[in-house]
Amino acid sequence: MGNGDAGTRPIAGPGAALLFRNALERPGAPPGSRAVHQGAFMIASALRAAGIPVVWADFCVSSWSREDIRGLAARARGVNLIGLTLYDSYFERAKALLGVLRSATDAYIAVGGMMPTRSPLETFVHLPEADFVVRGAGEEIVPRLMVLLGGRGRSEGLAPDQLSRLGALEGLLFAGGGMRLGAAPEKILRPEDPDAAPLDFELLEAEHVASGIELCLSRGCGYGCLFCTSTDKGLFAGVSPRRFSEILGAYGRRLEKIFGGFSRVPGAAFGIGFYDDDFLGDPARAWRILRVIRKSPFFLRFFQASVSSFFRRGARGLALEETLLDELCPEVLEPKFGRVEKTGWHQVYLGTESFCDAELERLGKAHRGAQTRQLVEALSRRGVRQAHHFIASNVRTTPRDVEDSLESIVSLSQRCGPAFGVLEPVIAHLKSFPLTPSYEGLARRGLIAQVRLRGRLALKGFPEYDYPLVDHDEPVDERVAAFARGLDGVAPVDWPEQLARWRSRSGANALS
Ligand code: B12
Ligand code: SF4
Repeated sequence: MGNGDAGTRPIAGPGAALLFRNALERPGAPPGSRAVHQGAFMIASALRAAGIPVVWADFCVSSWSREDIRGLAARARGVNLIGLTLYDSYFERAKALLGVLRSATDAYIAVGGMMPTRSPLETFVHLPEADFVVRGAGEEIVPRLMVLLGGRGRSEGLAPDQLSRLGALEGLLFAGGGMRLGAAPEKILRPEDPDAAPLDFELLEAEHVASGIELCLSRGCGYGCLFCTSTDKGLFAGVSPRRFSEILGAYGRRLEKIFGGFSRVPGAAFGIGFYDDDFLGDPARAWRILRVIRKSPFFLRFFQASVSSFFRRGARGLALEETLLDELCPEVLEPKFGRVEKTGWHQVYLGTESFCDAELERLGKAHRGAQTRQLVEALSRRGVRQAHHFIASNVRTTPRDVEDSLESIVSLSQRCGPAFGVLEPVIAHLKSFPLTPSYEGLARRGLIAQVRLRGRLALKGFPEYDYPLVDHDEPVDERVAAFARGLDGVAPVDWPEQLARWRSRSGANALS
């Protein structure tokens, strides 16, 4: 158990919160690659800054077992709030897990994250296992909630003054003691000042940092892709380069402490990865952050960004941000100490999504194939290893679109060599989640039955809260559907072979 664990101490004062260290952990992830989920890290940091102990649950929500629960129940004594990040993708497993935790503990249960933020009422109705449904930034609300609960467990109930303080919070729904309460549930909490949010590196141990650290220091982007579930679309905000310097310093001090001296820190631990929606959302800020990394003992392991953010609009149309690209140099990208294993290593994750213009338009992406090609060449010339997100199909993908994308991938691989790569396993099918323009567009076109569901959450007599649990979008065209099925879960993909197979199977009338 790491620092900050309340362990089996009895509840004192503010109680303790149990959070999932990484609810999305890749099943079977080896020690050393056990990154802490950024949302949980931020909430835990804010709790500790408020003097509230944190206990970690260390398993993946989509594959939890009874054994995990047994291990947890002993450690969860003293905990009076369990907080879980909830995604549509694992709703059923999360619901079952919370049901078990509810009967095994006296802790209140709070859910936050993507699904509660986007669909609070549906979450509230279909997840009675949760006492609190929270929208937006958990680091803003969970510490306040803990103070308000004052160490009490669920069986004690809330006193009238606690209920009235609860009602004064924002972005929250509560059910308990036979009552339901909405505290400005129409609001989504956003960090007031990103620089003010604490990040407590004492929460990290060797196994979380041995392969470097994954941070998320900005949210949002300047785009509006039609399938995207982010509630921060068009709302970019991130920590300043000055604050980033402080964060690096704090991380460095923690590394020294964990490994017993600077010279003993493994080279890979100096790697910094950014899972931000769009690390380049503010190019001038990104450039300054890269300058900070250049002058430090750290190196940039990876960042995630939009293709369009590498370009700026000038008098002669779109031009690559050369000064930004120049900063992707060995002094920033290469480890500065020790031997670091680089197999399967990508330095830039790109939201390319498709290599075909008709598809890019359909997905609402801001870039087109011409920009992708220009960018791939510029990055490959600099030896920057890319992983392009590729959504191989959607409901309306045509055979011509498939061929366009396959041809582009093969030709880019041939021209640009190993620096160019498509992220694997490939995303074989788009998922149109409820409330996205993509989902609503399919409903308008009479194509909603193509959105294949794992199930539908429904409450008798209240159809307004029906909620589809989306599995994937099934292409209308049978040849495209077969192509997507063939790609599902495949890694590594042999792209020239995929193209040859597609052409031979499709025959002369494939592109009709
Ligand atoms: C990084 C990431 C991963 C990483 C996680 C690595 C890591 N170290 O954390 C990896 C690669 C492992 C991963 C895997 C998967 N991912 Co992923 N991932 C993301 C990504 C890009 C960022 C998540 C993140 O760190 N956000 C930053 C933090 C700060 O924000 P946050 O999580 O929203 O948390 C804040 C608030 O929401 C809130 N909050 C969060 N939790 C809680 C809890 C409580 C109690 C409260 C009150 C508040 C609260 O407070 C937090 C701090 O402000 C998101 C996209 C996104 N923008 O969220 C997709 C995303 C979460 N992933 C997604 C999916 C589908 C998956 C996979 C299932 C994909 C797959 N088919 O394999 C797998 C899961 C595998 C599994 N075993 O289950 C989807 C979920 C879609 C959905 N609606 O369900 C997303 C949204 C991407 C997308 N749009 O498709 N993923
Ligand atoms: S750029 Fe990324 S985060 Fe922004 S709207 Fe598109 S998919 Fe969503």
